[in-house]
Amino acid sequence: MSISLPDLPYDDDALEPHVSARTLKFHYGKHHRAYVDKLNAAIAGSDYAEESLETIVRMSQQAGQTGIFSNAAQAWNHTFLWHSMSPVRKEPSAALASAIEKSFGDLDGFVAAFKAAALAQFGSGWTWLVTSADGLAIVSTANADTPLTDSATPLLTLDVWEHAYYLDYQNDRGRYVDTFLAELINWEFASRNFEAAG
Ligand code: MN3
Repeated sequence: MSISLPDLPYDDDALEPHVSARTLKFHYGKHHRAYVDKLNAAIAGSDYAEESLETIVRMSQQAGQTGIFSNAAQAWNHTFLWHSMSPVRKEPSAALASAIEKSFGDLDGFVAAFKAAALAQFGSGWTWLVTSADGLAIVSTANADTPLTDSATPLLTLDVWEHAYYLDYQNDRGRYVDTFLAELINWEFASRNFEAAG
């Protein structure tokens, strides 16, 4: 068994003008594919070869196998990213909206906190909305790191590696984050993840 590259959940021009087809062709077709290909090359014939992607992420992190972990986590993070964006505007479910109010005051409070975290992440990484017994939180992770290995459950993510926005926004990470929050964020996906987390 090898890990497959899942299809994008929309056409590669579906997020235009906010994310160009050119960006998605590189980001999905080159970057995401390369993580999957490198992972498959690394796990062939190993103890990981029959495991699920989620298991490989957790096992390789615990074992300190950073090469396998980095490619596995990036493969998982990118699939989660594609679903965190939607060409159609979505609203949070009533349950998630209420949790957002509890943790951030209101949706504007969430937006401000998410943007601040995404801008504060130095270098490559990811910004996440997660849920745990303590409620909702925003966390950033460096490079390939992922909340999948923590006790919190990820609800949605934004890739803040430069390859995610440089073709469309050059060095303006702030405008990229604003656009994600205003135009692309898939609250239906986050709401489903929130419900599944109980
Ligand atoms: Mn990326």
